[in-house]
Formats: sequence, C-alpha cells, structure tokens
Amino acid sequence: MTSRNKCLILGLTVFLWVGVHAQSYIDTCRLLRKFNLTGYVEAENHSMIIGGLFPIHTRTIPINNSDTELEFESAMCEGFNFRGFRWMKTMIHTIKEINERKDILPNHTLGYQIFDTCFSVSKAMETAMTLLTGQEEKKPNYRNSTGKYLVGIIGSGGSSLSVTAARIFGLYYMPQVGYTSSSAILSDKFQFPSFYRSIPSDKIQIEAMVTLIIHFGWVWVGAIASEDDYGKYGVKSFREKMETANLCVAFSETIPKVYSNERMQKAVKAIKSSSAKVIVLYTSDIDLSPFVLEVIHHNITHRTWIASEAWITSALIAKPEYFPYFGGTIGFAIPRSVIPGLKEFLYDVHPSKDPNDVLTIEFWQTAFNCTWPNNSVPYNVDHRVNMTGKEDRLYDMSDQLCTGEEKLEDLKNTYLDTSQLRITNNVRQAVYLMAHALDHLSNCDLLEEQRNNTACSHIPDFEPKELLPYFKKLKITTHDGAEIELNGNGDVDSGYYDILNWHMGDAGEITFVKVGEYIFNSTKYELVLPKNSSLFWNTESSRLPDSV
Ligand code: TCR
Repeated sequence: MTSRNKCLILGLTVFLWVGVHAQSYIDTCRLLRKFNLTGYVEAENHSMIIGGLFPIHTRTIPINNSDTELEFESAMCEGFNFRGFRWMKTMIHTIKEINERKDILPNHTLGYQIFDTCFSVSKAMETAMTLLTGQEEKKPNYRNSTGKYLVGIIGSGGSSLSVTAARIFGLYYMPQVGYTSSSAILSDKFQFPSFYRSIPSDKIQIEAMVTLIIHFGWVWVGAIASEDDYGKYGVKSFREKMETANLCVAFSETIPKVYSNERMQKAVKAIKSSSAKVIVLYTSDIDLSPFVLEVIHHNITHRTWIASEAWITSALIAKPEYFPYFGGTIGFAIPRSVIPGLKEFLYDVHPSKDPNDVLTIEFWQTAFNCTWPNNSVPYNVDHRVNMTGKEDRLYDMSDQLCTGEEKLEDLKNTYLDTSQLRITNNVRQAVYLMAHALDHLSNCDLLEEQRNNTACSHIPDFEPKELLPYFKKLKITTHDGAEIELNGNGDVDSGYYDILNWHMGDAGEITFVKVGEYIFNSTKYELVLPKNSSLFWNTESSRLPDSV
C-alpha cells in the first residue's frame, strides 16, 4: 500500500473519531510521521502516570514541503508561551506536593508524562494518541511508553484542543480533567463521557455578561469571537441569551485563526461602521493579539470592550501602550489564588541542570535573548505573520551567547509573575481532582447509590473507566479553603468570577481593579457591583458609555 493510501485510510478512521474537529487531511497524515514531540516525563519509582497536555508553544510552523516529505516528521512549533510553561510547571509542582502528602494516596506515588500541544488541534490529537498507545502500539494498552499505567490526563488547554483529545480519550473512557477548556459543549456527556474540568462552563460566564449588560442599561452590543470552539460556542450562546433578554447584537464577527487580511478587515469594518460602542470580545489572548494591532492601526478608540476571562489579565494584551484603545475594559476573571511554594519552584529552573531539557533551554534563550552554547533545541524562532500578511520574524536566535549567570530576578516575565494565579490555580485543582478520585478508588470510597453495581478496583492494575465513578459528585477543599464539587456533567457549578476593570496605574502600567463579583451556584446567581466601585470608562466624557 502506498503511504498516500495509508494516510487516507488512517485519515478516514481518525476523521470519524474526531468528526468535524479534524482540521484537515494533512493533520491526520501527521499521525503517521515520526513523532516530534517535546515535554517532560517522570515515571521511575511510580506505579501510575498522569498525562498532561499544555500549550508551551503558540503555533505549529506551517509546512510548505512537497507531499513526499510530509511522511517524515510532524510539525515543529514556535512562539514560546511563558504562561503555558508556568501551567506545566504547576502540574509538576502539584504532583510533587501530593506525593509528599500522607493523606492522599498514602501508599502510592504519581508520575507524569507531559507533552506540548503547541496550541494546535493537530498536536493535541497526536499527543493524545501518543499517550494512549505508547507510540508503538496501534491500540491502547493503558500502559504508556514509560511502561507504567496511564490513569488519566490533565488538559489539553483551550476548548478546541480538549474537544479533539476528549473524542479520542472518550473512546477508551480515559478520565481527562481540563483546567482551561470552558466551552459549554464539553458538558455533553454523550459526546465527552470521560471529560471533567476545574473551570466553570462558559454557560455561566455568558449569563454573567448579559447580566452585566442589563445592569449598565446597554441594549445594542457588538460581538467578536475567536475562530474556535471557545469563541464560536461562546458567541452563539451570547446571541441566544441576548435575544431572550430582548437585547440586540449589533454585529457578530470572527477573528481568523490563520492570518487573513481580508477577514480581519471585515471585522474591523463591522466595528467602525456600527454605532455600537460596547463590544464583547470572546477569544483567547493568543488569537486576540493580531486583532489588537488592527484596532490600533485603525485608531479605533472610545469603545468599551467586555472581556472574556481568557484575556482579561493577559500580559499579551494589557500593555500600557494599548491603554488608549483598551483602557476601561471590563470583564470576568477566575478567582485569584496564592499557591504556597510555587514561586520558589518556578525560580528553580536553569538550563545547565539537564542538557536534554530543550524546553528549559528555549525558555532561557527566549527570556534572556541569548543562545545557550552547544544546545540541541530543535527550534527557537518565532516568525509570526504580521499585519500585512507577510512573515514577521519576532524572534530569532541571538548572536549573544548565554553565560548561565543571567538572573531570573532581573526578568519581568509572565512565567515568573505569580501575582495573578488564576488558570494556574485551575491546573493545580485539576491535578487534585484526579488525585482525590484515585484516592477514593484506592479506598473503594463509592457513593451510596453506586455500591450495588460497582466493584472495587485496585491500584495500579485497573482500567481507566473504573476511575469514572469516583469523579461523580467529587468534592474537594482547596488549600485556600474553597470547595470544588463536580456536578453530573463533570462541571463545577458553584463559585464566583471577579469582575475586573482596566485602570491606569501610577507608573503608567495597566492595573486590573476588582469592581465586583458574579456569584453563582446551581440554583441562583448574583451580580455584585457595589455603587461605590471606581469604574474607569474609555469615553470622551469618562462617563458610563451609551451602547449606541
Ligand atoms: N477557556 C478558553 C481558553 C482560555 C485561556 C484562558 C487561555 C480560557 N482562559 C486564560 C489562556 C489564558 C478559558 C477555551 O478555549 O476554552
């Protein structure tokens, strides 16, 4: 059989698996290529492994090669993502902490195998397959490439990536706990039978947005979404909720995933030609940044942006030079937390510790703009397409050699900024949910109603699906006293969002001022916006904007 036919057959099979979420024929072909994945593994001396999927890069590098070359390697990645690197480190930190505790899984320790998804659907699929099959096998044997039992997955980042991975993991009922995949579609247990999450569903955030809009008396609001499961489902339910509340959506546009000047201009035109002055932006920060440049280029000011939680505190967007355009942004954020010991753990990173740790070397090179001598980093470039659609080298290997004496303390870097631990705390809670489920399994701690029809399982030789009953109504208390409880759909449905408003700080930086909260549980919700909260509005009069 020719490799092209093989590709087609595998492609068709995988296409059936991942349905509409398979990006293209090329993506499925990548599964046949030699794996070219980066990540971390620690398996020795542990009986069980938890898989982890994190966006440590922001893009795969588009392949222009001829068809024959396509067989050899999977895509390489670029655009080092300091935030994703911090999330990944937090998973390792949490696992280490759990292994030291005597009250959770006292007789067992957890190992991990973590991969970079490069913020791309194709890599999410590839890494999911790699975790399940241990690379060599055609079907899962629940022992991954480390020879250890794979008992669950943390990840895989954004909703589109989790949807893709969950369709594969769901086939084998492999438990997966998402830390930042918030799309409402993932609550559907028919489609995603083994997906759970530590982040609330966007269903709640959408309700919160419409409640906020009603609160301020706005009636005519524009909407812009990213072109993925997060943005598309987000704006879809936003439109529905607005309609139910008898409010109007002035326009609804998407930001293209792959730069298209034409489509970008369409979105810009919609904003410029509409009388709507309040606009919801439902997108992750990575997808939003090219759009922000357009807004600035077209000098679009005096708009009030309603931020979704994915970009409200993002260092990529909250830059002082963007304040004239985005000052006054208001939106929702996952509650902040302080994680004991994390800061020290994050600082404990140095490329000289392990010459094979290519991600740390790349981190160092990117952070200090130097080149680590004799390194084997497979890639360390960042040629993002710029506003004119041309390639724009944002980062290239520096001529300056790193000395190893560079000081992390001197860096002002997202990776080390522990002042806004929000999704980072969700990563921690996702690992804890998994560990507590395993702990309950080890004690056969079943709910009353499950006792008659569920057998007790034994660590480590149980099948992944035997862990699922222990996620039902799973309830844990976090280090800062919060309670997290999963409902029947694997969602958390009580908690709160902070409502943040962008102000200018004394040193000209953007500050995220908490102006209220949106408190919710399964039966009711409440928008708390005290009258005396100091709100900053980006209007000529600095007063509350009219929506038209
Ligand atoms: N859910 C988004 C991704 C996302 C995110 C974030 C990315 C959320 N919050 C914060 C970076 C930083 C919320 C999704 O795709 O589901």
